Amino acid sequence: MCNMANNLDDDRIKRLKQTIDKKLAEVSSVTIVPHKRVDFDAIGSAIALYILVLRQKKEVNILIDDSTTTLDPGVQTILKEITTKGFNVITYEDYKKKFDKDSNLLILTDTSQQALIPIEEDIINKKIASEKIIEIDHHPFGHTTIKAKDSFIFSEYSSACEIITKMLFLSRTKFSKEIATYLYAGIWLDSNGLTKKGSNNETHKWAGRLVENNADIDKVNDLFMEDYNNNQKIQDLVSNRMNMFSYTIACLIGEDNKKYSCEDLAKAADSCLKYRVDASFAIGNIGNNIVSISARSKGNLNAGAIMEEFGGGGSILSAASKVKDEKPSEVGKRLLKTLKPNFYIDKED
Ligand SMILES: [Mn+2]
Repeated sequence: MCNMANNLDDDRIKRLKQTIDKKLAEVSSVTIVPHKRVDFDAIGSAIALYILVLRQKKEVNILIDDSTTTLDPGVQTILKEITTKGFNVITYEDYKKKFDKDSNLLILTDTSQQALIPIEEDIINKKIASEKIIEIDHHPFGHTTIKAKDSFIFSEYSSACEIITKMLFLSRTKFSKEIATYLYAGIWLDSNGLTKKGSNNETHKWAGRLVENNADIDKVNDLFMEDYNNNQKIQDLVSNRMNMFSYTIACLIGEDNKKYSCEDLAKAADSCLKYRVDASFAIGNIGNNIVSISARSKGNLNAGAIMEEFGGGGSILSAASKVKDEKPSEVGKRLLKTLKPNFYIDKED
């Protein structure tokens, strides 16, 4: 069921490369825009695009307007590495001052949603009108999808990094070991660690090609573990506060009187997926009488549907919700009652 090779045809990827080449010839500078709260997939694909533009001898930069401390520590490490190497990373302020002009091309990566980019809508509308915007995404259409002419929304792909990896190989573009490693990290993140529900044969094929091209898998593993290793609260949740529901669901319930951040809860839930579980939930007090639940699933359990029961939502693999005036322990008990077998999606194998 995971072989979707028919939809993953090479022509669309080739057309993407041709469009980038054609547009590059028309502009003097390029700004690459990963989504807000940039993650491994957004940054990995942005870096590979940056190199591609640089080879065409165009001025290029990556627009990131997040405050660095809010980002995943592994993503922060990548940002440090590339700025040390002289990559031009700019803020939205910089962009408006120096690059908001018609001779600048925007390439959005890992998103096509207005709501998820750090650029105001009137600027985007001008770019749409002058056809100086390319969007590359693997997420399906949404409420705020930007209607650009050069829109490459390939929702059968695991990740923006898989799209870009395939494009680099099909166009015989050479890239360094470092770029291979960043692309691998993006694929790894969005395919849920190359698991069955997050990936298909093609994903494995392109990930394999990156390994052939010296992607450093051990480094990717270190990047993913950075948040865990540096965070006492996450370690404590995973090591000491784990409850198992019906053997396959990990539920981390924070202490009633201890405060957690939503990021910590999300990372704690993420890190549980390395165990043999179907899903994981991290529940913790985030202050102001609010308890947050972060839900992660490997695909057999619908995290989004379960979080809807708690007033939140999300996708099958990743979801969250916030609950008022209940203790984490009480929310944990309610979750146990909610986790009925009907939230399991299929048991075909
Ligand atoms: Mn992505």
